[in-house]
Amino acid sequence: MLDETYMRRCLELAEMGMGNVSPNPMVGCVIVADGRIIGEGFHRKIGEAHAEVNAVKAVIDQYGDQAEDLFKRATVYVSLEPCAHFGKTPPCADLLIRHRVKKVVIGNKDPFSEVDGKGIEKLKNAGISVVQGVLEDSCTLLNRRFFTRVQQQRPYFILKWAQTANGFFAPLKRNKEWISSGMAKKLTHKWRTEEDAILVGKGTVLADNPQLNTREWTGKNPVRLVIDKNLDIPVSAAIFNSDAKTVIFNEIKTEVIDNIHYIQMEDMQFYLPQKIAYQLYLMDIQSVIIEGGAFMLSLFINAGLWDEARVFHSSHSWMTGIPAPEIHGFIEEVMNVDADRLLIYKNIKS
Ligand code: AOF
Ligand code: ZN
Repeated sequence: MLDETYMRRCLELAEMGMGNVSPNPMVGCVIVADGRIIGEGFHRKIGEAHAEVNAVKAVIDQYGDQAEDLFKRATVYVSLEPCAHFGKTPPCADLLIRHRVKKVVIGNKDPFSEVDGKGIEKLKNAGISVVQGVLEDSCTLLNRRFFTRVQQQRPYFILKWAQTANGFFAPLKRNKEWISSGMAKKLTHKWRTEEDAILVGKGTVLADNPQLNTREWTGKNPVRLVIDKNLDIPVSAAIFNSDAKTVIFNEIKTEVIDNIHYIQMEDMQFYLPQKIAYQLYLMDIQSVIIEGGAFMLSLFINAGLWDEARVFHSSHSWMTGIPAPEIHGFIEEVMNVDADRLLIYKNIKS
């Protein structure tokens, strides 16, 4: 019971790193002694201190000379197994051993090959008691992007689109005509701030000239990814503005011009989603929101390369249009967003 309460606090802290730690996981840490929290920390930014380091520092900052004494009676709660390797920072398991903490309670085991149980082993070998799997499902859910990347060598894919009541695909730009307020758009921009990248096909850029930024929400702009095999998109397109980095996957050239990265690929008509997925893995992109068009979304659906789909259903019908992608998945949530219904699907096979 208490373990779960403290782990829930770890998750709250971990979440504060959202948008700043990719491709690392979000991690929170709480240190408890004598029945109270004596220090908290979370992984704030990629390349910077891990959660445990910040929590240990918080204890030392507050308790000074008494800190080492407190550690000996302390239980450390951490949402992910303490690391065992020298990465951008030294191993957290060593840190906890050095301060001789009594017990460590963990949410998830870290599947990253450099850790993968080695942190737990180090702690146990040092005589520290270790409890695993507290609120494991919630911890897994929070770091679903990280786990997908590490375990499947691909980013976590979120699909997003809007469709009419009679099943036609509707890009966001045209939402103005049929979504009564801008709430769906605001939500979409919030979602964009939460992912590393946003992907669209050439057709969407040519038809809508979207900016693919987050102007209606506070937060970072995702990297813009565009599939443009023959480089048909004109340089005047809004996706080339300076808001964010833009990556153009194409068959013509590899070149970097300021914020625009051209990446050449071979035979893009074959296994495109698989090739893009692996390329993004190599680029350290942990999550992607795919927003169009219907063809691009269907390509990823048919390849089974999707994890979540967020689909706005309008109450309005259109006379005609492009059919919306067909999706089969587990409907996890249904909610109203102004006059629209938002359905969240999960791919149970991914
Ligand atoms: C922890 N606590 O707060 C985090 C961990 O390159 P580095 O040094 O930042 O190491 C990154 C790896 O460390 C990452 O892939 C994951 O396995 C683990 N992240 N571990 O003990 C933390 N963020
Ligand atoms: Zn660490």
